[in-house]
Amino acid sequence: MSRTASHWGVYDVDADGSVRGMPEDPHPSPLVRGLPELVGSDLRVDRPHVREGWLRRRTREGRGAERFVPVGWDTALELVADELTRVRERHGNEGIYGGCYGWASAGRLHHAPSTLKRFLAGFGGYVDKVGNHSFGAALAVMPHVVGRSDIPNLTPTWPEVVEHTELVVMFGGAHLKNTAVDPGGALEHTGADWFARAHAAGVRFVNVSPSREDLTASVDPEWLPVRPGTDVALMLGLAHTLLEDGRADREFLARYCDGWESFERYLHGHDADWAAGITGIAAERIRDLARRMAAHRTLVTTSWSVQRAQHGEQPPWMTVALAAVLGGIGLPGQGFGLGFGSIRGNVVPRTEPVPRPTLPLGKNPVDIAIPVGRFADLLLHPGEELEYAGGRIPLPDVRLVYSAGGNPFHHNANLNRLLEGWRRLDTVIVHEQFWNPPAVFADIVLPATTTLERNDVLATEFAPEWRAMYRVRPPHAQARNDLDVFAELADRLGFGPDYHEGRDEMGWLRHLYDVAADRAREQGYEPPDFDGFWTTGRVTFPAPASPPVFSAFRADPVAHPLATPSGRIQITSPTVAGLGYDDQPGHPVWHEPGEWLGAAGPTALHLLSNQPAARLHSQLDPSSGSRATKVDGREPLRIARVDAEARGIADGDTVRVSNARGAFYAGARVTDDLVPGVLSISTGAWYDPAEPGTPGSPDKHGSPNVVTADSGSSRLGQAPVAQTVLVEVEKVIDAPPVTAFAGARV
Ligand SMILES: Nc1nc2c(c(=O)[nH]1)N[C@H]1C(S)=C(S)[C@@H](COP(=O)(O)OP(=O)(O)OC[C@H]3O[C@@H](n4cnc5c(=O)[nH]c(N)nc54)[C@H](O)[C@@H]3O)O[C@H]1N2
Ligand SMILES: Nc1nc2c(c(=O)[nH]1)N[C@H]1C(S)=C(S)[C@@H](COP(=O)(O)OP(=O)(O)OC[C@H]3O[C@@H](n4cnc5c(=O)[nH]c(N)nc54)[C@H](O)[C@@H]3O)O[C@H]1N2
Ligand SMILES: [Mo]
Repeated sequence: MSRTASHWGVYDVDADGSVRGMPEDPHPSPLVRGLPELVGSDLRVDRPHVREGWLRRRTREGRGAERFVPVGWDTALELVADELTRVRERHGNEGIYGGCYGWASAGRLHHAPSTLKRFLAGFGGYVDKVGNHSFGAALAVMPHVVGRSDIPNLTPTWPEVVEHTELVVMFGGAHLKNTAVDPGGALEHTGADWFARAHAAGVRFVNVSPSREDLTASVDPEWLPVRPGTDVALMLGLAHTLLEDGRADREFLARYCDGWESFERYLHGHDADWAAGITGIAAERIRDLARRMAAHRTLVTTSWSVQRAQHGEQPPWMTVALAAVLGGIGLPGQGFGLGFGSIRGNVVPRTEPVPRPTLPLGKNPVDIAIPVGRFADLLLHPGEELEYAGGRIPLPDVRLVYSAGGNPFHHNANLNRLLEGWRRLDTVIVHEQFWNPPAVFADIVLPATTTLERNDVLATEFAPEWRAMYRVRPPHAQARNDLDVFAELADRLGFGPDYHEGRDEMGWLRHLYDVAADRAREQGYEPPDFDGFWTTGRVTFPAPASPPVFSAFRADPVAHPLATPSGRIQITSPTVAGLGYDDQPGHPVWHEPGEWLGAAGPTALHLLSNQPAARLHSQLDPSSGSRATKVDGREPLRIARVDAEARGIADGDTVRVSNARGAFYAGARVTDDLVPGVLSISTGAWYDPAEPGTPGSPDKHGSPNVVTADSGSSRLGQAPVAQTVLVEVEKVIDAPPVTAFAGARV
């Protein structure tokens, strides 16, 4: 029973701590070594802790800077129960924010945000979140365009590409590292093999990105070095060329689309020459690409990063419009994809959904959800309203944040503004495994177990399989399962039986399994009983492969209409136009971003922040694999050679990146693979302010979110805009040393 699982793979941990990837995984991720390495380290939270000022005098000042006092579990749970009760009495359940965002760990029972939400729902409710950091803008707009919000499922799959596609044009590329993970668990790592098969089949790839590295060299891709934030302009130039050449698929547009005419009028002003001036790509290259796209079976994909930007609703919408002009939507391996390769699961063969064992969240009696990209506004502007998707959300007076399984100092942008709001809170309670930024910036820290210390069941959204995750070691020190902590708190607060229903860990696993297995049996599957599952450790469902996305619609748009007002693809959406937002005319449009190279001062650069190769967001940052990537202990910042030379920066130098919102230090990596004017840093270095008590203090470690904006993609989506940011960069020689991994401040 040595088998466990993570978002980055299923693996075995032996008694001596050595790690093996699953034998059936062709290329296990090196990330599997991270957690076994850290699980017994000094960075673990070993027992409950309370910030000294909060414990003695309930102060707000000192959060993030003060030392912590270790307390017993009994004291800690009493403090938590009393404080929740106080806030509920004084401010109502609207005073509690529980919309905790975060990837937490794999495993359906011990999924930390689920255990938290179930608890707070039972306590009378909490302010929740809406949308996500991954593809929030696409999530807001796609229902209006194609009638669907299941963004990951809208992408043609690898087998279709290998068999049917001739040309894949990838806006934002499809970096292999991103396919190492899946929310819930990457079962196998086959991305490199699929690229190889496609290459062998003669499929050509175009990487439209500011970074050459966004598409693996193994497929010999063509690189179109585009300026960040200008993909819509490029797509307009491509569509215009198709129109100009008489290569637009008029039949497709007439039969399957609605609202083409007003968009066509808009398109007339936006030809390849115009696009060249904005994107930095020569008009002839744009025209040449458009002609090749028309001449071949083409798939257009746009990575999620491209829409994590101001007016981020436009790139996915324009992607659909461009694919519609080409006319391939609904044919295998053609049309469009959003996030092809942004994670593993959505591009391997998809199947019809199979029920999954998951912990029920219960019903939240509070009916307020704040867009994830606007979290700081919730803290800073109580009593005001936020415009969102045609409505207005009242911002309640939140006094307490309860968080488990997420890192607000990773996922939120504009950290100095977040901290301004954070300081207004009466109380912050977190469950954490490690002394990382969420723990350091809390008032009460309760030590949580890791996947290695509990039994669980893996069931991902994308693969019809369940896997047993066995406990491979006892809990570290006094760490407890999130579920057990909430069960005891619920007991103390008088709703224990509603929360735990009298079940312990194995009781819950058996129950969740039985419920899901019964539903699977109704669908005709034959899963074994729980004991059979727990003995073999896996159930595989022979689910039928899904047909190509939109293929039924293509075959008969009347019998299989889309869930849009016209039943067809809305090139123009009357609903979006009807919102009356001046920046949303109802069809895809190019907007000049507030921050981009086209409107930058002479020394400003565009900062991109991508997903880290050596960790998952901030998880595993202290592991040797992640540390090995750092430059003098700081996160590497890629900078184009010309930009480095102009500033006297050499490879390996420490640099300071700054704008009006904040500053961070990083280690320079000089490269020839970036568009000049662009910087790139991975997210996830543990936020490490030089003077944690001082507002605006620079981060020593390399967190891009000190300089990113939290303004919201638009009033339609209010989604995160991490990619829309200009900065200055300079060489420094006296940067303060990194202390992110110093551990408990007790
Ligand atoms: N600048 C910039 N910012 C970004 C992005 C970007 O592209 N650029 N990307 C955004 C995206 S797409 C995302 S999804 C977010 C990700 O942001 P998050 O999901 O918040 O990041 P993680 O580091 O995965 O945070 C998970 C936290 O949960 C803790 N944890 C893990 N397992 C457990 C558990 O079992 N119990 C408890 N109690 N805690 C646990 C970990 O220690 C960690 O602190 O970041 C966003 N932020
Ligand atoms: N190893 C690993 N894999 C991960 C994660 C992780 O933490 N670690 N996180 C996972 C998560 S939560 C998510 S949501 C996905 C995210 O998947 P994505 O959002 O697709 O991934 P990113 O790495 O953020 O960005 C991909 C590339 O987009 C390019 N890019 C940025 N802005 C622009 C632009 O304006 N135009 C163009 N054309 N390109 C641009 C950047 O060069 C960047 O390298 O990744 C997942 N995969
Ligand atoms: Mo994400």
